[in-house]
Formats: sequence, structure tokens, C-alpha cells
Amino acid sequence: MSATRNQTAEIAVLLSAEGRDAELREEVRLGLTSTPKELQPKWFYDVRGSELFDAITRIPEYYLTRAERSILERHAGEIAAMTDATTLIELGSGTSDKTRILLDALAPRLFVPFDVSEETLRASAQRLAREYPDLEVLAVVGDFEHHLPLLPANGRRLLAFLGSTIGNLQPTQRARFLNDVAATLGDGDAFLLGVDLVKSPSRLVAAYDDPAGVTSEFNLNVLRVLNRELSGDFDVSAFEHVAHWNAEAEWMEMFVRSLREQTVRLESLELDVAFDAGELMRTEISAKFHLRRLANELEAAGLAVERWWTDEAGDFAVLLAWATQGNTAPQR
Ligand code: AVJ
Repeated sequence: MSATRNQTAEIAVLLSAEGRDAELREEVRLGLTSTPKELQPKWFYDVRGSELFDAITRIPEYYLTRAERSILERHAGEIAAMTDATTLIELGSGTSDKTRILLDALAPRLFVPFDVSEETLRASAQRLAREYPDLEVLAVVGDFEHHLPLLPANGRRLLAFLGSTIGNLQPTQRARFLNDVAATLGDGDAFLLGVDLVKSPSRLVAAYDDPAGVTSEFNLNVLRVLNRELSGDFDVSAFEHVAHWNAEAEWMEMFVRSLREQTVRLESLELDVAFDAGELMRTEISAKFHLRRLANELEAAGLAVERWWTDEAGDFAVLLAWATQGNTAPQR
């Protein structure tokens, strides 16, 4: 006599295909009619974009993923003991790769992977549900800039935001996001944040402009996304990948550069977009942090940083924080 779990993941869709579509159209119209032109990095991640990002995490120059994994491998037990969480929520979980380290250490009852990309999320949630038959998996399709208050609130929660994805937000977006996190965390809930640290520009540029050209493919893929989603006619071969260290802002930025004067039509938006020869369109910022300063930012948002860990080289950091307003760390 045995009770078998069905080992399938449940999916909750907070951002419907129509909602996502409306957001894409609105943001792309705004971005392509602005000076300078800009696209939001979240639109990279269609199926191909998610695969290309996965490939990036394995290129020798892209140290971020390996550094974060080494921190989690070394300290997951400690993180589990400090948080004592029964629910693990992972924002922007993508393929949920590093998540396994946390799942193994925490052994939560419920895992909530949260991502905008429904297809990628479905596939990885099903895979995890099969790999961890005792784990309840509730995948949530949503946008972490809008849907944090709608996250499941059962048990003591660990909210993980890894991979330095926070670096993709502009400073004002970032402040708003951190405030939302603080407001969402209940008594004893914890926030685990992975961030890339400021280092030599040459290493940073190498990480975002690899010689094998994987990052270039990833970056240019966003034009294919627009072609497909908005009936566009971008000639991808008429653009090139550019990665640049912005020393003032302390962020890496990626652009696509138009190789000639050209006009692109986005039929679904009834929009013609003129590019000059050499014109740059920014597709991503990836901010790099100083630990002390970032901890101050978290404190200002109502998040008390309890501890942080770095990898041996000091390239990357993982921070653990609690909400301060009316919240207390679990008593022990
Ligand atoms: C998804 C935030 C981890 O900003 O480093 C990788 C995306 N862009 N190479 C980052 C990315 C170019 C990446 N994160």
C-alpha cells in the first residue's frame, strides 16, 4: 500500500499570453521611438534565448554562474539552517539549474519557480517535479516587477533571486523592486540575493563579449524575437553585438549596432523605425556591485542584511537578508 504522488508540476499563470503580449508591444513601441533606442532585457528569453543564455553560463569567460554555484555549494547548508524555510521561491528561475543545490540543502515542502518565460518554466518545473517526487512544485508565470504580492504565502519562505539578474534593473527599478521584496516578506521569511561584483573592466568585457560569439548570438536573438512576435523584418545580419563597460554607472551594457542606414518595419505595431549607420540600440544593462554599498541599498529598502558570502576570488556574492519593518529573524 503506497501513496504515489503524481509528480507533475502545477502552473499558475499571473501574466497571461495576452498580458505579456500587451506589455511587449507597449515596451517595444516606447523603446524604439525613444532617443537613444532601447529594449528591455527580459525579451531575450524565448526558447532559443534561454538556450543561448544556458550556453553562456558554460563559456570560460562567463565566471558568474560558476562563482555563484561554488558559493551555494559551500554555504547551502548554512543558508538552510539560518532560514529554516519550508517554501523556496525562486525569481527568474529560468532552467532552475543552481536551484538543485538549494533544494538538496533545504529539503522544502514547496518549490515555487517564478519566471516570465512560460515555456522554459513549464519544462524545468516538470523536470524538477519528477526529480524530487516528495516536493510540491508550483510554477508561477509572472513578472517580478508586478506580481510579488501574489506569491504563495504558505510556510516560512526563502525568496531567492540569483544570477545577478537584479543587475538588469535600472537603479530606480531596483529600488522599487527591493521595496516590494521587503513588503512581501513576512515574519521569518528570508531573501537570498546573488550579485556580481565590480572588477577589472577587461574581465567584465570578456565575460560579455566571448570569442566564440555565444553572447553575440544571444544579444542579436532579441531581434528575431521581435520579428516573430511583432511581424518585424529586422535583417539580423545588418546588426552587430557591442559590449561596453560604463565606468560611471558601473554596469556592463550591451547594444546592437546598425551596420548601415536602414529602416525596419514592425507590422504588428504599424511602426517604421529608422536606424543610422553605426547607431547603437541598448539591449541590456548588467550592474556590478560593491558589497557595502549594496547592503546599504537593501537596508534603505527595509531589508536587514544578515550575512554575505563570496567565492574565493571575490568575484561574486550571495547575501541573506530579512525584512525589518515589523519582521524579525527566526528565533533560535
Ligand atoms: C541573466 C543577469 C545573469 O546580466 O550577466 C549574460 C544575462 N547577458 N550575458 C547577466 C547576460 C549577457 C545575465 N543575467
